[in-house]
Amino acid sequence: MIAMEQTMRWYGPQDAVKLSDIRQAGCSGVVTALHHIPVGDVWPEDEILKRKNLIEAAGMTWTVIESLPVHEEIKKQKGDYKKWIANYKQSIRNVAACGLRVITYNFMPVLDWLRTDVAYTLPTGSKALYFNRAAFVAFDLFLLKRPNAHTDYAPHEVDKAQKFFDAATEAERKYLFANCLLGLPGSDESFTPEQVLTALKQYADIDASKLKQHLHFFLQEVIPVAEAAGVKLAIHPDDPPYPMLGLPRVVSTEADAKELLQAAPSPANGLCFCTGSFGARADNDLVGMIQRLGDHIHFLHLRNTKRDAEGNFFEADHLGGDTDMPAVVKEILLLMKRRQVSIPMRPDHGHQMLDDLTKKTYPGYSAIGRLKGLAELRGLELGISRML
Ligand code: DNO
Repeated sequence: MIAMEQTMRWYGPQDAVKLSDIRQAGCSGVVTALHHIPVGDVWPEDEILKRKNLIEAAGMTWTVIESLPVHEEIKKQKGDYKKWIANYKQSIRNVAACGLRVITYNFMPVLDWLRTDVAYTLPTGSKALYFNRAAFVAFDLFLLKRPNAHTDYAPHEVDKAQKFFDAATEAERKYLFANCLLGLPGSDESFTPEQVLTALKQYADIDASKLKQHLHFFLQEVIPVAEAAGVKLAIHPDDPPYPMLGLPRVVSTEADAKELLQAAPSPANGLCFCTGSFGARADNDLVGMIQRLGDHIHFLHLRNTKRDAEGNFFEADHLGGDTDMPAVVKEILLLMKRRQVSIPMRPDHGHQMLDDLTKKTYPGYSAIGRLKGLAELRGLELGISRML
């Protein structure tokens, strides 16, 4: 059986998790980006090669770029969006010239992922990423004070959020505000509610169908360039997979994925199949999606979430949670056999545990928690492959 290529994300030389840690975890590949290059600017070949050489000197390969970010003006089709698209094309050509083959990106307006607590203590004492719906609604209504936000929520949700907010201390409110904005580019800075509201307001006239048109336009521009260069693009789904803060989100379901693939038909137009993001919705049939969309899956994020009826979820153990990971891994093995390719995977997120708890790492990206997830997934894959 063909096995998945095991990789881990690395945030670059300043990451507390070192390349040697990733190598010791058993990875042959690294997933990273040139985080120091401003969003929209062309990635120069020499910078790409410098990073590639660092990874190769540590005995691994730079398997996937995550992310080559899409400038906000491309999502809004405003301002200099044509220039940003031209730059994106040039970056694709440059990464191809350096021998890289897969690029992950997303098309979420303003914010990338969103959690209300990045250090939620589990019964074991490990810490996990957590999305608490009442806390999120409280953030929206009482901290951000988004105009008309209450119309997005049922009265019982507003009540719950009010109770949550009333019971929170000043420090807890500050913590909530900061956590909710960690997925904003430049999240090391602190944002004021006004700054966030200004960014949201720019999407006032962009609904889901318009955002889809902008995504499709972008794909029709860049996919031919990627195809010619021998690069595959892999879009990351929305996280969480539904509209938030009045912003549309258009990569949340199987139907969304099919639409964007059809908008620019090409093997280069593909998906980063994130079981955590798609899996945070009960109506996404992950195994069926792998069967139906498998030809376009170029990268895998394997993680698991545990949902409840109120819309809360936390990041569970990789083999725990609501996603039937053995069924997913089996389907991936069958897919790779059919396509005769190894698809790169990374254990997405991980709990903070043991020595992770005293280190400052990127939320979700501690070394030991991900090592545990990877080891479990690797064992699962080998066990299943022996039975197929
Ligand atoms: C979160 C990540 C995302 C992902 C981007 C891809 O942990 O999975 O931030 O990298 O959405 O562009």
